[in-house]
Amino acid sequence: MTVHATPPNVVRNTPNLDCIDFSGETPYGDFRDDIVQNGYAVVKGVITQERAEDYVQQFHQWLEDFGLGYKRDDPSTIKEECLPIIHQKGLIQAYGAPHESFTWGVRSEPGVIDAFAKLFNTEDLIVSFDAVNVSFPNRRDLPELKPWAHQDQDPERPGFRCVQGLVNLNPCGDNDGGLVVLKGGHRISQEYHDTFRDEEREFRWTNEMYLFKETGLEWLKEKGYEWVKVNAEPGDLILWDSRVPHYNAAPKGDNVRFVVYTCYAPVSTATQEELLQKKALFENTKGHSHWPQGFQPFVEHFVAPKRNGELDPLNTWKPRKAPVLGERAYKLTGIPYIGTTA
Ligand SMILES: O=C(O)CCC(=O)C(=O)O
Ligand SMILES: [Fe+2]
Repeated sequence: MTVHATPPNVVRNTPNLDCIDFSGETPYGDFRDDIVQNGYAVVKGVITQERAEDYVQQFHQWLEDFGLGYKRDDPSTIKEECLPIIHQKGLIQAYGAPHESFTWGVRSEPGVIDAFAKLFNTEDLIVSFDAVNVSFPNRRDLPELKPWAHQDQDPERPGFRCVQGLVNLNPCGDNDGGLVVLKGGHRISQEYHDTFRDEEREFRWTNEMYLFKETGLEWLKEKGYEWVKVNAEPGDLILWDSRVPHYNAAPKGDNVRFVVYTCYAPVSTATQEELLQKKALFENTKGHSHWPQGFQPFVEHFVAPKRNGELDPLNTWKPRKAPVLGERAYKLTGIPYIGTTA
């Protein structure tokens, strides 16, 4: 087996999930049918439109409170000098974003947790301390975002092992920035990797991410698979099987993209060591990748934002407004399960 990342990010085998029957013989009558068929689903209205709008305003407030000049009603302030440093793909992993109050607010929404509880047939869940996404339209100061087709699961470890999610907060139509998926791509993932096993891969910070190349994309196209931009309304939850090739597209319309990534798993899929690591990350307001078990803390060297070549002093790795977690949300940290067998 070729090692494509440096330890400690070559990670363990997480268990295969058995909560969904992918044979198609079990009709669920809900979003799970879409996951079986297409590898992704839009779960409508897990948050009310009013609450989604409230989170949008909290995002704006957060951006304004950096004190760099951004003003939500002034498009001329949509530029790097007026904003925290935002990755070209819209990701914000630093600045304490994984533990900001609104990030936890979205993760703790009953409708979001309920969707995952239904998917996994359990209330005993943990959630990822992952990034948020802020993608402004018309950012001429960022390079053009090209499709970056990838899957977030180690090709050496096939099978259904992770469901990723995001809560969409602003309208997201054809012209708006958002998730683009290869519809049904989970079905061909194993055959794909059997075919491309010996193709040289690019270095990634983790072996849990695989970037497709033109050769592979052409092969998938010849097999009849097509890319679909996933549209959603404010308050919708988008779910996708991590085997599904995907990327995000930059906005072309007028709407800003505000998204919180929400990835949950049964706590039974995490080891006690992982829960202890999650506790340490939580207490130090540190983030980690989409894997809810938290075995991949963000590598700060890679994600520390730089402004004009210097580390941005506004990044303290702490949220500006600390979250207040209710009982159900606190369980999602995994901490209450330390020393138990849940
Ligand atoms: O922003 C998105 O829609 C997807 C980003 C992504 O690739 C991920 O969260 O794994
Ligand atoms: Fe991804």
